[in-house]
This record gives sequence, structure tokens and C-alpha cells, in this order.
Amino acid sequence: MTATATRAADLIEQENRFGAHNYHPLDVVCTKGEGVWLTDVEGRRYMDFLAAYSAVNQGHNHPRIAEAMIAQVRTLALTSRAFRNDQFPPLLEKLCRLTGFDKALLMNSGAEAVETAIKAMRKWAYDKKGIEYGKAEIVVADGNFHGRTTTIVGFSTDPDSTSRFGPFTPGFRIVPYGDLQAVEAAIGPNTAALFMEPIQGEGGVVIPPAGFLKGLRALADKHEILLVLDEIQSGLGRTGKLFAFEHEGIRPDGVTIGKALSGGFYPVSAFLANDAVMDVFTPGIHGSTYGGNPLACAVARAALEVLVDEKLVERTAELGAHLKARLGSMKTDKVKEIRCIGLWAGVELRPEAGGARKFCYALKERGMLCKDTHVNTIRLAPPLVITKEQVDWAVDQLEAVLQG
Ligand code: IF1
Repeated sequence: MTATATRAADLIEQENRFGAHNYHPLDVVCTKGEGVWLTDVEGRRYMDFLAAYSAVNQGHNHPRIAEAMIAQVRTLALTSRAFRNDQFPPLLEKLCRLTGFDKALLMNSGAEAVETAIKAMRKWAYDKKGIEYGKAEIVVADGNFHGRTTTIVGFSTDPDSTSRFGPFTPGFRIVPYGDLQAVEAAIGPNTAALFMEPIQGEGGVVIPPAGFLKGLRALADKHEILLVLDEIQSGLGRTGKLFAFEHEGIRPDGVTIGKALSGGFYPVSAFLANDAVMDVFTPGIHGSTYGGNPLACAVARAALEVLVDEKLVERTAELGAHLKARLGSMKTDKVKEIRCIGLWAGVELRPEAGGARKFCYALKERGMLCKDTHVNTIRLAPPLVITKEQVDWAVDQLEAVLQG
């Protein structure tokens, strides 16, 4: 095996030989991306219906973001926050003006934004709410996915995530997702905050009952605790709104974003909040070497500009309604339930269908890439630049494999 191996089988063997086996990917070796398309090393083209878990909402290798990245990388890539840089302030202002939050704190991966939110919720509880130090509790939902750090997987209910990685961080109360009574029952004198996804992605695009987010807001207000939402996957257009929480006309006290914040070019994440929460952070108590670096900021600014200038949120609302209608009229006896919001769908199959993965393989043969989740669900999440004709083509392929 040499480093110049080109055929897919050689690359897969090389990966298996030298890489940790912490994933089980579909055997498609991608080498090029453009818009909704991925091309593999054998020159086959696929329509990407995963969009890197919503990181490439703007489409693969968007030329405008690529230009911004190349220009910045040739100028200045990293200073660390020990010094200031000229790309950071304009991104902060753009983020705050676009989202309506007072302040932004920049990190890299989604998990780091979530860790930042956890620190903010706890410190707010001690500094502002007067909870006894070390006692703060955060109410979270079962079926959640918030990342892979040891603290975050400690409040996961997915046995794959928690795997034998304990002992875990205390201070989390897990309640059934969508159950407001259970949320209220879990709130006690030491509760700092409610922290959830407004729609659960890994759960298979689980949309909570109508009124759930509104109810969370009301409970947080009643008990004078924070409501913080993880919009790392649901945010920045995926559901046909900039944020999923807008569907219920509420505003959380803080939100985590990541993924599409860089359009897939670079890991950029952020915790956004109002001053009353963000001012718990004082110099030296939190940060990251790469957080807010000039390259990340230039890329994120371009990625946000593309989202706005190409009206991707509005497009998604329109095309999402079309996708939902088309999925709903598929002729197949294999589907148990379809959950769809914006350009995001979980097609849950009946257990008798034999699992979602074989259908993902069949779709790959037809030139469409998507990912199964929780055994029986095919998850659909194309780049938001997809056209109506492409949506139609994709649903035709899905219907065909589900009839087979
Ligand atoms: C993997 C899932 C998606 C997220 C939310 C935080 C993070 C994520 C709501 C952490 C990350 C990813 C990570 C990816 C698979 C993926 C995923 F299936 F596992 F749940 F998208 F659906 N909050 N989601 O969805 O962000 O630290 O990864 O940047 O392979 O682990 P990160």
C-alpha cells in the first residue's frame, strides 16, 4: 500500500489499516464537491442528501466562501486571542445583528460551543441566581445529541455515545423529549437552565409536539431559569427559518450554532446570548487557541453573507413545503412515518422493511447519498441550494428504492 493509492478499494483498505475504527461510513470515497454534487474517486457523481450533517447548507465548495478563505489564508490565518485581529469584530457584529443576540463567543467545533453554553448556564446560576456553588443542575432531553466530549456524552441516552467512557460529570437531569410535565417536574431549587435541541437531528428529525418550545419558554420564565437551545444542526436555515425556535415565535436566552456557520470550510462554532448571560465570562476563564481566528472569521462572514444574499432560508421554506408534499404522496408500504420540516426529513421505515441502511446503499447505486439513523430512519438533508427539479429527482429515487 502506497500513499499514491487511488482506487477506492485501496483507499478504504488504507483507511482501515491506519485509522481508528470509530466510524462505519458508506463505501463511497469522495474527491470533489460542487453545490449539491459529490464526485467519487472513480468519477461517479452523487447528489448529496446529507450535506455533512447540515454543515454545507450553502452547497459544497461555494465559490464565494472559497474566495474569502483563500484571500484570508494568504493574509493572516491565526493570531490567537492574545492579540486582536481585524476579521473578528466585523463577524461578531454581523452575527449579533443577524440573530438578534447581544453578544457572541466564538469556538471551533459544535461540542465546544455546547461546552461553552454549559459553562455559561452554570456560572449564571451561581453569579446571578445565587444557587449554591457546585449544585447547579441543567435539564436535558432523552434522545439528545450535543457532541462527543466526556461531559456531553455523560448526559446522552444513546448507549453508543456513552459507551464505557465514564465516570461522567454530574449536574444533568434527563427528561423525555417533548414532555412539558416531565420538564416542570425536573425543575427544582438548584435548576439553572433547560438545554435542548428544538428539533432532534440524530434522533431522526424528531419534531416535538406543537407548543413544546413555547412551553419551555414559559417554564423558564416562571422558574426564573435559562432556556438555551442547541441549533448547531437545526439553525442557519435548515428548517426554513434562520432558527428553528422561530417556528414557535419564542426566543431563548442563549443558542449554540456551528456547522453551516462556515459553509463546510472550517470548524467554526459560537455561543450566542444576551448580555445578562454572556457577561459571566471575564478575562481568562474560557477560550480556545483557534476560537475567533481571522481565517475562521473571514470564512464565517462569507458563509453568512451567502445565506442572506442567496435567500437560502426563504428558499428552504418554499422547497421544504414541496419536499414534504412529495414525500407524503410516495406510493410505498414500507414507510411508518415521515417527519419533515424545511429541507430536513426523517423517513422512518416499518421494522419489517429490514432497516434503513440497505436503502441508503440502493440510493447510492442510483446516485444519491444519504445516511440512516437509529436503524429504521433514512435522514434527508440536502444542501439548501438544491433546485426543485433536483428535489423531485431525489424523491423519485427514494420512491423507487422503497418500492423495490
Ligand atoms: C458525528 C449526529 C448529526 C449536533 C448538535 C452539537 C453537535 C452536533 C445538535 C456537535 C453534531 C453530528 C456530529 C457527527 C454526526 C452528527 C449528527 F447524527 F450524530 F447527530 F448531525 F445528526 N449539537 N452532530 O448535531 O458538533 O462537535 O461535531 O462539531 O459524526 O459525530 P461537532
